[in-house]
Amino acid sequence: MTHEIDPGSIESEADIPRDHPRYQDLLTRFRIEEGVRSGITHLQGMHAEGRGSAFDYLLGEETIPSADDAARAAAASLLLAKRPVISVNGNVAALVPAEIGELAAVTEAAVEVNLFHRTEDRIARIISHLNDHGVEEVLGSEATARIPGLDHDRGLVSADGIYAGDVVLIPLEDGDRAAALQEMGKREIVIDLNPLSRSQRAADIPIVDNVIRAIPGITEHARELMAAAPSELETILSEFDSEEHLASAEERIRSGDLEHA
Ligand code: PTJ
Repeated sequence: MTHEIDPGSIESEADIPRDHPRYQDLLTRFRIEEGVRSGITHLQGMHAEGRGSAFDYLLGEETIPSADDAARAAAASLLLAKRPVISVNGNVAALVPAEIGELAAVTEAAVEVNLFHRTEDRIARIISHLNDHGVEEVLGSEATARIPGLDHDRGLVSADGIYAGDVVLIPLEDGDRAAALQEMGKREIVIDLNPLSRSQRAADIPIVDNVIRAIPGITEHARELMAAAPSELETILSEFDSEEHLASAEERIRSGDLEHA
């Protein structure tokens, strides 16, 4: 069959042929467009998506082995945490709403909407979108605390969520906020397809992978590790080498095996 498809003509996810070689990219584009149409995703989210898509193309749209190790370390870290928190922005909400709920349930993490381009309207829409996808309790509508060192809007967080969290999962986070959260002593798990981003460089556990694969990947590891002893989880964490993961992701992107493209 021919794989020619006009992404602009897709009206529902069912229109995307599952055997299309760029299936994940078409699905992601469609969800982001839908997110923008429904007021969940910021227009800037489309640029972010385009950038991520280029990196993912070079990764062959697959989870590289060291990213899977990172996802396992992330699962161990969330399970060990006293107050794990998952931060959700407009892109994450559009791409993986139900998957965020599953991960939160398995790791007993709080879910907080935290936006770079903050508006009360978009926060309310994202909370209701997450509720529709089975995430019952979502923080973020009340900004009751502030991350020190950040300007007004970007520093606003929930006192019971990100502010109090010891381990925070921050997919697609900006570098300044990642640095400020680290200053507060939090352990940071970052998901970003750019291995050179400042947030990835600052992360305790960087995961260079598409959020649509990484979130279910962490959940799968967390399910497997749920009954593990804390000492086993600590060992998984201490054996994970973030520098090595970032280097192998960069190498994979630069050498670009396009077999799957
Ligand atoms: O909803 P808001 O207001 O919080 O805004 C969210 C965005 C993402 C628009 C905002 O944080 C932003 O402008 O981000 P940047 O600076 O464009 O960075 C986005 C990063 O995410 C880039 O490094 C991309 O490579 C990466 N990225 C994009 N899509 C994905 C991704 N990483 C993993 N999975 C993706 N699907």
